[in-house]
Order: sequence, then C-alpha cells, then structure tokens
Amino acid sequence: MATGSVDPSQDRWMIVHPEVADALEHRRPVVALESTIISHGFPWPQNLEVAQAAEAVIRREGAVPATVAILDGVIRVGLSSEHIEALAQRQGVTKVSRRNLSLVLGQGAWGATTVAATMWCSARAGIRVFATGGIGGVHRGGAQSFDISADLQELARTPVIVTCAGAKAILDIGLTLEYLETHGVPVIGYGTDRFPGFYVPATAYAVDGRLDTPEAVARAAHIHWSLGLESGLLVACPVPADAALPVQTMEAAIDRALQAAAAAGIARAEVTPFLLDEIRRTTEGESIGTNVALVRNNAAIGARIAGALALL
Ligand code: PSU
Ligand code: MN
Repeated sequence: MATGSVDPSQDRWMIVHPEVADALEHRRPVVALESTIISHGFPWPQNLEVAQAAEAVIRREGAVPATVAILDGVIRVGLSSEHIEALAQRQGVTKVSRRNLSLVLGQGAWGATTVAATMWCSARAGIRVFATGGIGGVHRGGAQSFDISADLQELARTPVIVTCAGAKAILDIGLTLEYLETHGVPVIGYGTDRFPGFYVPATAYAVDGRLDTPEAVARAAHIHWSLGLESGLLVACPVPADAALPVQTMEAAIDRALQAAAAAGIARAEVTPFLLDEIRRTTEGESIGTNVALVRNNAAIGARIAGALALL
C-alpha cells in the first residue's frame, strides 16, 4: 500500500511524538485527532476539555491518540498535554488546510489542522484512522458559491479512515453525499442505514453500506486499499441518542446563523467557524454538550477500528 509515509527522524517539517512513533513501529493502534476543533470549534475552556476527553477515550480503548497541530512552524503528530493546553489557550491560531499548510510552516507560526490537513498529516506519518466531530462539506448554495470544503477532496485522495457524526446541517447534506459519490469515497453507516446528522442521529439520506462492528470496518478498508483504491473511507457514527438535540431547535438556529453570515458577508475559510459560533450562541451553549458527546463516541469507535485494523 502506498502510504506516502516517511521516516520521522529524517523529517524537517514533521515531528511524530515518540509514543506515537513507537506504536506505529510496533503496529499498535493509533488514532489521529484534529486541532481546528480545539482552536475554532469550541470556546475556552470546553475546547481543552474535549481535546483531553477525546485522548482519554482513545487510551481507554487501548489505542494511542495523536492530536495533530502546527507549533512554531513544525507539524506535530501527537501533542504532549502541555502542548494541548497551550494550543487551547492560544488566540489567533491559523486554521490550516492543504492549501495553506506550507505557508504556515514557512512563517514558523502555529496552526490548527482541519479534517483535510489532519488526514494528509496522518497518512504521511503512517496513521490509518482519524476521529473527528463532523467533516466539512458542500455548503448550502454551494452550486453557486463553490463553497465546498477541502475535506471532501482529501477524502477522495488520502487513504485514511475518518470517523465522524456526519456533517452539520449548516451544509447541504445531499450535495455533500453526491460529491463523495462522484469521487469514490465509501460512506459507511456505523450501525445505521442512514447518514447521521451530527446533532441528530439520522438524516433522510442513505449510506453506501451499513457495517456494525469495528472488525467489519477494518476489513472493508483493508479490501479497499488492497485493491489499490487510494481514497479515504468515511465512517459515519450516529450521536448517542441520549445526547442528541431536538431537530427543530437546530434547524431554527441554523437558519438564523445562515442569515447572519449572509448579512455580514462572511466567505471562504471563515464560513464554518462563523456558523458554528452563531449556533452555539443562539442555542445558549446547548449544542456544546452534544458536540462533546459525539466527539467522544467517534474517538471510541475510531480506537476500536484501529485495534481491529492492527490485527489484519
Ligand atoms: N464541523 C464541526 N466542527 C468543526 C469543523 C467542522 O462540527 O470544528 C471544522 C473541521 O476542522 C473541518 C473544518 O475540517 O471545520 C471545515 O472547514 P471548511 O468548511 O472551511 O473546509
Ligand atoms: Mn469553505
């Protein structure tokens, strides 16, 4: 399998944490985590709590967590707890996707990696599983605005399993799934036939296939990559029922957020953080508990999949 991974000790731009490097070398399960969720997805101090909770869940499931971020112009795959705390407290950290990765490294700056950038870094380090909250997608009105997250292109070209709770309803879920279909990305429903809706366990849209166990997902990925298909696989995990939000609450909040974004002329990389922030404000933080619960759930499932993958 072509992984694009390089010898970490030879790498000028990427430092793999020794614990992560050791696990990879001995084929023990590793799960990557993104950092945009820390710098732009949650406010302080919940951002620190969710980052620590995701790592703890992965450890409890017997895998090694590797949070990915850029510190002082170097990609870090695996952060110390001091690094995580420093990142969570820091203001003005650049949101980094594939397009601006080299620019932020060249500046010696700090950067928070999106799903796209985290996938790319994971593959380069040899990590096969990555857990997040929700992926980016095609925004509502995307056919006109061309606002399509780079996360979708990355899923199309980078061989990493991504566990998520679906994509937020701020997006056009139908167009997002059309895009993934065109680009050959398997969309797997983890214990569900329907694509999950982030705050809610299900949307009206069907997945490509339902798989009910970590072993089944690992096997699907193994077959996919054995064939030489180079894309990622999206594993969509419904938010646990007891943490889900009422659909009406969310739809109303989303409509208000979209109107506010249009009124303020928000565009490009600011769109997603702006909408998430608006929703958080207008649901008076109610969405945060749901968001934390689904990240933990995706981290646990990711760790189990990594464990199953390590046995193949
Ligand atoms: N969805 C969330 N929370 C997030 C994001 C998405 O519920 O924090 C972040 C992820 O890092 C994702 C990014 O990769 O937003 C997508 O941004 P854009 O739409 O600009 O590609
Ligand atoms: Mn965008």
